[in-house]
Amino acid sequence: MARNRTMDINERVPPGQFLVEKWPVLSYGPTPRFNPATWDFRLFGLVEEPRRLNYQQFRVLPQSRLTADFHCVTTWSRLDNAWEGVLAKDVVSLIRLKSTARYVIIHCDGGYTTNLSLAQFLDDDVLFAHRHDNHDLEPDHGWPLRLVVPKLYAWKSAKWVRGVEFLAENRRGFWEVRGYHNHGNPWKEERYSDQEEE
Ligand SMILES: Nc1nc2c(c(=O)[nH]1)N[C@H]1C(S)=C(S)[C@@H](COP(=O)(O)O)O[C@H]1N2
Ligand SMILES: [Mo]
Repeated sequence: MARNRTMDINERVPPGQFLVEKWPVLSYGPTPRFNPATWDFRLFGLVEEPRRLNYQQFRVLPQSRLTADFHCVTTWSRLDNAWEGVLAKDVVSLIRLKSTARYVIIHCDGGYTTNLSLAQFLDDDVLFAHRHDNHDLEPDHGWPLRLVVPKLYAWKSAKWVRGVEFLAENRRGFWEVRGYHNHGNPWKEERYSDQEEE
């Protein structure tokens, strides 16, 4: 974004991070195969009515673009990623949440999960992306759909997303139960669960 471009580069790199130009792939486990005939996207848990969209239905949702920095907890950061897709808040506008919903857990092909507070998930810059820097996502980077959560470490930017579950209590995801921090704010270096105070 224009505001970011005029900022000093150093101010955009969180503590303990270094910059990369190329975009690394970081996946636990294999890249799943995408079949548009069977792919679906589910909104479930604390919602008035669960919703399931097929690939066609997801692709016609209103599109947004944003440019954001990407910070992996293994210490690489990549600046100015141009993402295109559907804002999380536009996805949530398709359903009615129950008043008890306060957290989400993102579900992916292959069983990967990650958790966010509902407020973080509904932030203006959280997007389900299918394009990056003017190209369709490569399979290894999450095609056909990944979440992008620019304000948190990139393990929260789940690849191969297939659904969102709405919860009353915070439930830890794949890396969050394996020693990564429940929040993961790179500016506070919230890397590991043993740093958690609550
Ligand atoms: N489904 C899934 N999503 C995932 C991961 C994963 O292993 N599986 N890795 C996470 C981690 S640790 C990072 S740093 C980013 C890396 O995204 P990239 O491979 O597109 O760079 O994806 C995140 N999303
Ligand atoms: Mo990561």
